[in-house]
Amino acid sequence: MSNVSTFCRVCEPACGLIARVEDGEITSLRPDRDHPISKGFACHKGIASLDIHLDPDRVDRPQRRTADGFEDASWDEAIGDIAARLRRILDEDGPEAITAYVGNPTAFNTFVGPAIGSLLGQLGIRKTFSSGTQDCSNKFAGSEAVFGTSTCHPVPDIEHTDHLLIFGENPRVSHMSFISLPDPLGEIKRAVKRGAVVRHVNPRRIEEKEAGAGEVIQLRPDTDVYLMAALLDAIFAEGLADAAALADHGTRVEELRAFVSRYPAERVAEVVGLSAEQIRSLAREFASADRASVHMSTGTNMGRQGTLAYWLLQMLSFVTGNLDREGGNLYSLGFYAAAKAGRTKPEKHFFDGPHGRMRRIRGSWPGNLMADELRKSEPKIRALFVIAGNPVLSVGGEEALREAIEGVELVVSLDLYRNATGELADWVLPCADGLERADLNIAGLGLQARPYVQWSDALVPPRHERKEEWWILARLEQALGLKSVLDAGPKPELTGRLAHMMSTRGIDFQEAVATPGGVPLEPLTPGRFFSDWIQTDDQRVDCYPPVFETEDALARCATIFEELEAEGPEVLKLISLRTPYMHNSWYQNLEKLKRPGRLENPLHIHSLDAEARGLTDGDRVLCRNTWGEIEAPIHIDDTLRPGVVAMTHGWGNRATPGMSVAERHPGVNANRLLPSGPGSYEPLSNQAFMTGIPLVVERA
Ligand SMILES: Nc1nc2c(c(=O)[nH]1)N[C@H]1C(S)=C(S)[C@@H](COP(=O)(O)OP(=O)(O)OC[C@H]3O[C@@H](n4cnc5c(=O)[nH]c(N)nc54)[C@H](O)[C@@H]3O)O[C@H]1N2
Ligand SMILES: Nc1nc2c(c(=O)[nH]1)N[C@H]1C(S)=C(S)[C@@H](COP(=O)(O)OP(=O)(O)OC[C@H]3O[C@@H](n4cnc5c(=O)[nH]c(N)nc54)[C@H](O)[C@@H]3O)O[C@H]1N2
Ligand code: SF4
Ligand SMILES: [Mo]
Repeated sequence: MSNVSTFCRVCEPACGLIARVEDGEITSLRPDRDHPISKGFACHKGIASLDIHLDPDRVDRPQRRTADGFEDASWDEAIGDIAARLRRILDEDGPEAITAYVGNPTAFNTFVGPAIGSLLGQLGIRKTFSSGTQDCSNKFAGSEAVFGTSTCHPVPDIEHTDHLLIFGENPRVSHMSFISLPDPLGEIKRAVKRGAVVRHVNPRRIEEKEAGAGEVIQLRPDTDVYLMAALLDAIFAEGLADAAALADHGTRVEELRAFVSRYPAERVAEVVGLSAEQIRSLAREFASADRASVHMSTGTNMGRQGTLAYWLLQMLSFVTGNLDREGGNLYSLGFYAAAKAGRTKPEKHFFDGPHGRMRRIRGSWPGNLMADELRKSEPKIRALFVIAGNPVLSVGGEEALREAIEGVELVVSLDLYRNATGELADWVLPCADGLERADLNIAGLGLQARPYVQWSDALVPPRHERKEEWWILARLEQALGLKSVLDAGPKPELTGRLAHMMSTRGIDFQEAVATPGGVPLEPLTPGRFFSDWIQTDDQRVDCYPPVFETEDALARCATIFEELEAEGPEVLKLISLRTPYMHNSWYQNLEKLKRPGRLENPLHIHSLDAEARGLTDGDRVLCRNTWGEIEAPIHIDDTLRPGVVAMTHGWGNRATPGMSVAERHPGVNANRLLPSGPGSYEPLSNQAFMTGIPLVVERA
């Protein structure tokens, strides 16, 4: 028996865990109290990784579709059949007939990214999709425009800040995104305790039950960009801008100032749903704090103007002199200077395509065009790889996507489960889970509040016939006659890239491997942002990136404002609602997380909105809009701002027999109500519109 140190591979904090391994089996997982960074914090999802590891519904062998379901097959059969069919498609229609959708868990899997890049690159596949355009692609686009690199995301220095302003995030439930920090709520509470002001800008009073976690300012959904503009306008107008910071490090400051002056507090008040005085006092308080920091997350990303919001978020930090200041926002260096690696210019990525002006964002086309592309592209897409993703439930517009995927000749899903998307596949290939593979905590690179690097060996070999994704893709490469890491033998050395990255910072990879709990690195330090991390040609912060004008984003901003102004208060707006019992669409199949009250995903609605429709708790309603219709029970929830309704995504496993627990408690897919297709994503970033979606609710 032994206790082995590892870390969680489910979300960004990568919490330290201790596994007990007996006779080649993991018998328990617990938080690592001695971990230098997570110090005993882990959530129950991390601990429940063990239940996912042992779930009898896991896919354990390659599964091939038959006339009436799926049957097990050997790896040789799977690889042979897939390669032969791919070869035929390539010969007949070329690489444009092949595409891939890459899902979120690949971010927590060090070796899958290079393997996908190798296969797709060698095949010449240029059109791919990913969960990134349903999650955070606006941040890459915003960082490109303002800092000249897609990978520069200064994190709030929560430990030292006097004022923390957070837009669209849910720290207790989701453990924050684009800042890796175990126990973020504890961190926030400690800041409040030492006197920092913490404000959450959110349509929902999150953390309501948590004393000392900050105060919520309830704005109307999809209006963050106007609130931010009004805050900046007030800061400039009241002389609270840091003139020295702007003069030393900014370009096009006057243009920024002119832009935000179009959205003064009095003008935006009604649209954002706050009083002008409230907005001005927030601006004053933020700009006058000694050290103020900002952050935003998916609630703001998923609006119609996530890139502009991310721009103005950086401006709130920069204009007040809080960028690269202790207690402000700091670039997290970690084990490799990722900010340099992401250097690029926004203009490079736009082109005139089949849907008008288009761009790729870190390789991805808009997820919301996937159904259209699968159905209508020229040449017709005949093969689709889905790697650690579940687009049928995670992307907007389930019906169109189902139909489109069903029309693809060869669909291959690499997953832990035969999920709702895998159910439509020709082959489901069983993958190793996080406990069954060696890994580095690479997802946090550039985003860690307390940088450290940790390696974990696989705790146990993959059960049954499960394989790591890199192996599956490398076998396919061999079968296709391409170069493959497996050419070097069955156990290739894959860590050279990591060792090289670390060596650029003088970190010894072997030492990292040998240190249980990981090696703490230089803490967040101000002073090098403008000399070393920013990547614009003039090394200045671009306060008014030209791409926003050339790609019409500022004109759209004005139009959307007018639309919002014209909209009556009776329009309900749908937002998302993560819970601790789900992780997007996975964790749906764990019996132990299915307790009374968590067996379905009701529509949360404010009591005033329910009363206005003659509804009481538990009543069934029909929710409909231009894009779809679903039926669900309601749950009265006065933490919502009146006029806002919320529903958890990832449910809707009505036809997913490969996940028996999930199928028994299917719930409904909220994403049937999301827009999809052309016009349903932000052109600057491909980010899908997923919050503030107009909805009509009536008794079913
Ligand atoms: N309405 C609404 N929709 C949303 C969101 C929202 O807030 N509201 N959130 C969006 C966000 S932020 C995201 S990131 C996307 C997620 O979108 P996706 O990534 O498409 O979906 P997930 O539900 O995360 O599915 C991940 C799949 O990966 C599998 N998996 C887990 N670990 C591994 C592994 O190690 N290897 C392999 N091969 N497979 C693995 C799981 O079994 C699961 O089937 O959803 C988006 N969809
Ligand atoms: N338990 C659990 N943890 C998770 C996940 C999960 O599914 N379950 N998913 C993981 C993933 S992939 C991600 S990306 C992260 C996401 O982490 P978060 O970004 O924190 O995601 P959410 O919990 O959806 O929080 C978004 C918040 O934005 C608010 N909001 C909605 N619309 C708006 C708006 O227009 N403006 C503003 N200001 N706020 C708005 C919502 O009320 C909600 O509180 O969580 C990760 N952690
Ligand atoms: S917070 Fe995320 S990384 Fe930490 S234990 Fe939970 S799921 Fe794992
Ligand atoms: Mo995400």
